[in-house]
Amino acid sequence: MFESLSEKLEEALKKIRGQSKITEENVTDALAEVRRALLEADVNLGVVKSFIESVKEKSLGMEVKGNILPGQMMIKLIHDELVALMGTDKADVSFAPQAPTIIMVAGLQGSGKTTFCAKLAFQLKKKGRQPLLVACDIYRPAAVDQLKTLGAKMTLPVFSKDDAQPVDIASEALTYARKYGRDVVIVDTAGRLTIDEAMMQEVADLKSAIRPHEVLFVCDAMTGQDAVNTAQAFHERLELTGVILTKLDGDTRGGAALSIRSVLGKPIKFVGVGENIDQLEPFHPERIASRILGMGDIITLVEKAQSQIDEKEAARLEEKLKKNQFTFEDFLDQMRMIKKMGSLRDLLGMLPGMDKALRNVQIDERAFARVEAIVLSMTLEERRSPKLLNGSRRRRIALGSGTSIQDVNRLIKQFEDMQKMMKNMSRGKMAHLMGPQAAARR
Ligand SMILES: Nc1nc2c(ncn2[C@@H]2O[C@H](COP(=O)(O)OP(=O)(O)O)[C@@H](O)[C@H]2O)c(=O)[nH]1
Ligand SMILES: [Mg+2]
Repeated sequence: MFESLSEKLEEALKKIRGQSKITEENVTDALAEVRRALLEADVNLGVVKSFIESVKEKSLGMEVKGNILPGQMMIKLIHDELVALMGTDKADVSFAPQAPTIIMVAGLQGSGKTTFCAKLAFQLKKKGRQPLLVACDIYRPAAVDQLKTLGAKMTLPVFSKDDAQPVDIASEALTYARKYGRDVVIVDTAGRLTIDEAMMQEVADLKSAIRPHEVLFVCDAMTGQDAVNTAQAFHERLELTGVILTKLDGDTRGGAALSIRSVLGKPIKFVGVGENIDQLEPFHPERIASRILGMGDIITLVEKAQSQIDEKEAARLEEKLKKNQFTFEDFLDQMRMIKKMGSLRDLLGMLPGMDKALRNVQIDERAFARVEAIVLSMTLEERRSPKLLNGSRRRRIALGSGTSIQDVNRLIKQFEDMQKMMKNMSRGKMAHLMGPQAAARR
């Protein structure tokens, strides 16, 4: 899979991988080729545009440390952006607090819905759950038989009913599940070859009737960005909770895999990698990105070097904290380190419990620049001994940094709070703040 995209990207990055200097010119050249490769792989145009912009911006501001070549860093950067594109959160089925969990599966005909329903049931059964499959594709008798055959193979019950409408079948299935203690109900639905109103209305009605906890869209990975348009149409009607990419074992160009998450804003939860019932895998964006880029060696190399740098830095700062010597200089260093590692949102998202809280919060990345300006307007002496910062010094700093005295006061207050907070933090948590690589090494 992704073979042709992979080859083209490798070609595009060959030129840059050994470069000892990253200039606007060679970045632009390499990225033009990356752009072409993504478009040929049928990645959504908007997605390609923002991807290229983001890589460009980050690569030009890139700080290279250790014995890593800028070209190698750039490849790592592209890898990380590919991962971000496909989603960094862990995606699994979310179970209802009270059984049964209801999962509705929708998508076009032939996308792999029925197969996915069976694969999911099989996986859940292995984990000790008691799934019930429900056959709501009533238009093709063969579809019901297909699900029954699959169910029989796994010795799992399949609920079906002749001469009944999907809404009634599903409602009765729920009653059945409650009565017989089936804790997950997986509802297979009918799909057409293309989007049509009757089908959409039917799945929408079904959804209102059974109120599923998960509405999963099954998407054939071979269909490129067409799949994205279809997914959007389904999302408008059904409010999807996740996406399943099927046929990733086939000759997929990559378009759907790379576009769908960022267009829909919904996670890819599983991938189908074969026709057999056990060929369903959780979606691992890093694995897919590494496969697409095919430069695992470089990525590991850069990661290793980065984690060494971060660890050293973390240890140094910690020592200072212990001795109560954490100053504005360190604060600035740390901020730069954080900035280099990615966006503030990503960073905060790594702190336990923060991820959920932040989902709907807008973070002002420009605040970083303001803080930097204020610290830079301090004299070295002031940065080292924040106690010196009396009223007149604060006024001077505000003027010098183009901020207000309130901004300066606020930052100093934050700095003091942070000093206090960090003193209370354990070594492990400190590593967490310093970045995922540092944390993972512990
Ligand atoms: N190679 C491969 N084939 C798949 C996968 N998932 C489904 N299929 C095949 O795709 C075809 C359509 O699948 P089906 O589940 O009937 O699609 P539905 O119409 O959406 O219910 C069948 O021949 C499946 O065996 C997959 O992950 N890999
Ligand atoms: Mg089917």
